[in-house]
Amino acid sequence: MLAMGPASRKIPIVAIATAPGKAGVGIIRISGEGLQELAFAITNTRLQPRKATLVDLRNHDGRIIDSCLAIYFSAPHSFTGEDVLELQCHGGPQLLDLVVQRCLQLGQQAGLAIAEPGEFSLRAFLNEKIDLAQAEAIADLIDAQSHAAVMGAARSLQGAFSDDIHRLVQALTQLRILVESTLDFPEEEIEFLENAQARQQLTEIQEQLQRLLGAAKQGQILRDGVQLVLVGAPNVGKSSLLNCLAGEEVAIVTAVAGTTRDRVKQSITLDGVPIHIIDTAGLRQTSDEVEAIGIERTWASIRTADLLIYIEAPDAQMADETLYAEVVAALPVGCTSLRLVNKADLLGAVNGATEPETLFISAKTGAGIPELKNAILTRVGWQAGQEDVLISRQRHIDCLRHAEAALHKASLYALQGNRALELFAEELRLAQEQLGQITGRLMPDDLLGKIFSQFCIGK
Ligand SMILES: Nc1nc2c(ncn2[C@@H]2O[C@H](COP(=O)(O)OP(=O)(O)O)[C@@H](O)[C@H]2O)c(=O)[nH]1
Ligand SMILES: [Mg+2]
Repeated sequence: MLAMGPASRKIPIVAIATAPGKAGVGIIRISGEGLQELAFAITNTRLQPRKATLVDLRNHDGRIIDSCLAIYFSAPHSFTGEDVLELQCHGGPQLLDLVVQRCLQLGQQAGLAIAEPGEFSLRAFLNEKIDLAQAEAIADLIDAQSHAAVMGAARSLQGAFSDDIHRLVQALTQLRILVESTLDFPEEEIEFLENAQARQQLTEIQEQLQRLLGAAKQGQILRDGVQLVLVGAPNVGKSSLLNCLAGEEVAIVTAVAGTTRDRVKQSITLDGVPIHIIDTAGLRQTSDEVEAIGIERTWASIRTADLLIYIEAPDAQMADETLYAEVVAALPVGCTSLRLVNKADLLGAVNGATEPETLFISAKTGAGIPELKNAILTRVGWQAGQEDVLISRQRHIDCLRHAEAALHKASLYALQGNRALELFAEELRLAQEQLGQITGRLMPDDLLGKIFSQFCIGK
């Protein structure tokens, strides 16, 4: 894990910033304090800041390794806030490795070392070029699984999410100043909460937090997607439905019950939301050893689902109610389920009138599939057609929920009037601390190290 705190490394670092593999261009970045001499040694050129210059990179024996574009960024006007040298070489893995080795050789005295994962972003954060939510947005921008996720991450990186948090923190600070100053002058406490409209202010902050929490939940769905597990008795058409949703033949479909013996996974996107579909072995009693292991895995998948689709067929042989109840009982907390009847083409008219809760579809003809896609998004809480989503993570939602709980407690203390003023103030402080953790200024070092070390090298 990354070394953190005041003892955080001051040495220059180097890494290949582009993806491994062959490409037209491959970029190497060096960041550190006072890099002028090292940059000169590497490029044999006095580089002007922010000006692309064609230079020759030479091996220890003077032979040219590559001609590349070199750009020098002087501190603090760089991504990390330190001096940065960027070398845009040709994109061959062996070539880039050779250049890095040569840089390490020339930078030995300066202590140049290979960067740890996320270390460039960590330095940008420590030098206050970006806050923690923005650093996370960079990782999310790179990992985005859909165009909508890219747009959401870009907005967070521009600081839209951080701005919302700041506004909330500011409102909380105002209220805290009021309360704390009253605590300092106890004789004036009387009627404080009424006079200062403290309760009113608190209610407004709570409403603002609710809106942010709602938006963050949307952002998390967009970032992490949904684990969707298809479950049911054998032969009801689970694999057919997977193929139908995926638009290709990912799973084997036959009329033989027990065809799917292991989980088949496929990711799709619906309205920009990544849906990770798992097709499972049909649930039934079996003496087949391999199928039994498959069925065990089905139960394991059920226990990790965000959304479970329970499929039945009009021609099903099994007593479905008992099986359905068993499946529902195994669902994890927070997982929702959707029950549907497949092979509706065998029923004649596709119509769910008799059971309004049940969707009727046909994986064979495609009937009911658009409705099913909408139902999937609705069930997981996705509000379609949003343009202003901000990407966010479970960590942010946890902080917002803790802040929400503290504000709720504060509202209860507020009802007790001035007797509970100190407790009221303390809950406001706790709420503010939680919000501060989202942008990272009040973050314990070990947690920071954990967050940044999940980034990849060169980021
Ligand atoms: N008529 C009809 N047959 C279907 C439909 N979906 C699947 N089937 C058939 O049902 C059988 C079992 O399908 P499969 O997808 O392998 O079911 P699984 O065991 O639940 O994965 C195959 O013969 C499919 O062609 C459907 O919507 N209508
Ligand atoms: Mg199957």
